[in-house]
Amino acid sequence: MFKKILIANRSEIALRIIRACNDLGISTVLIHSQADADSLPVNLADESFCIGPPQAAQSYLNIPAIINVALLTGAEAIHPGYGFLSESAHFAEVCREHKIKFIGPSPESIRQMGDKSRAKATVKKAGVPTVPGSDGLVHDLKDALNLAEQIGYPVLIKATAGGGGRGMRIVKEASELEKALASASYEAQAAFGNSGVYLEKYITRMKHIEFQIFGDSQGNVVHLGERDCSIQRRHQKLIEEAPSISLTADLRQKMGDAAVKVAKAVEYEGAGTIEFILDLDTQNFYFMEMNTRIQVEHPVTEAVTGIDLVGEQIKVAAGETLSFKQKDVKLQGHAIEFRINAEDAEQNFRPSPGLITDYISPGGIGVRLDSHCYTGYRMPQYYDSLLGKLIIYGKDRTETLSRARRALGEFGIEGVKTTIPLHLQILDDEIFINGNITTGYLDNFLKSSN
Ligand code: MV4
Repeated sequence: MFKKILIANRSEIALRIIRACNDLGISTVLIHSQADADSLPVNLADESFCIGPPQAAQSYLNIPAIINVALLTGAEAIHPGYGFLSESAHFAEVCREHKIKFIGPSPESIRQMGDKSRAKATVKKAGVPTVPGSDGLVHDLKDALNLAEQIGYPVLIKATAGGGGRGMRIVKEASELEKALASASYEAQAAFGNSGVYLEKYITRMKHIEFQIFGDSQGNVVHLGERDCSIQRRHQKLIEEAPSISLTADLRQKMGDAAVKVAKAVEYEGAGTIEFILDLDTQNFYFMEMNTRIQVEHPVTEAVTGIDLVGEQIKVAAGETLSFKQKDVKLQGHAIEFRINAEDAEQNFRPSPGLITDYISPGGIGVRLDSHCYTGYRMPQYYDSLLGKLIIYGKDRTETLSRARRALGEFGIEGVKTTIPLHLQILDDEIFINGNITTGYLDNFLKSSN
């Protein structure tokens, strides 16, 4: 096992990784920016090094500085968390060159899944359903028009370097296609330096269902059930739950098998997530994309499986065989994660950084709070506004919802605006309570509550 791990991240996920390391008796090195000098993970890590100014490009994305700290401290592995360098094939390669273990998949796996249209082709070849659409990139307007006619409008144009909604255009009729292709392509070039776009049938009434998978260096791959992440706004998830109330045991098995197939097709090692579209009008499911990192919402899976996903990432990276087989994975109870953001939901979710003058955390049975905040902590303006994650667990969805109202009610944060009031409103909404949620839910809820 590793003796020392470097954590190349910040905030609640840095803290989450420190905790996993401490549980395993591994010492921790944390790099940080000037803006995070007084953060909780910096205080709790065994060693910490300020490597640059607040701007991520000069600190959390500063590969030479991070590698230098790893070499100077003798860290044998680097955990990248999520965001920042977590899905950089280049960073994984630099780690490999320096004989430092990147805690995650190989650069080859990251590359294969990072290009979304290439990933789709790989997955299709492995026999997993994909949304009807172009084979590879769209090069020619005439071909695109013919294809769209064939599969039927509306269609969706997506950036191959994208994910998370940038460079996406919904096209309702043929007359809009040319302009939409040009603007999606332009936006993709500006955002990712890659103008490639592909085309798919647009599924209008859908759920975002993702499967947690895990692979080890011996080629074992297991899935740990699904998360329903349909409650999002502008591609930012707000609430996630496990299991999804929309899956029967049969559908769960089919989608789980498909997720394992996808992972095996790229010889995947470590924790990963296979995103699916579940078409509510047909009950068909389609592969959407794969995320080659630990995700923000991993704790809901930990709650219903009892498996420490970050601990497992570390063990698998050290060469150990997965500690569980598919038959050992049993989903029990119901978990929901509420993202507590320092944002003003009433002002179009404007970020609300600044000093947290009071911080009273909820607790008790079935309540887990993953947060790097405390009274007197200043939320910096340079990074995302995630203040913490409240993960509620109960024997069933009803108990979990009731417990969530109780815990969110206990949560007291002063000094910055948060998404807590919005969560409490959603918990009173009939549509949410009944679970009839599609990816359009949150926008509709926000419109109707104004
Ligand atoms: C889709 C889709 C419907 N049909 N693909 C959203 C982010 C990225 N992961 C892919 N996304 C979607 N892909 C097909 N073929 C619906 C979404 C989607 C969405 C699309 C437009 C506006 C808001 C959305 C919210 C969630 C998901």
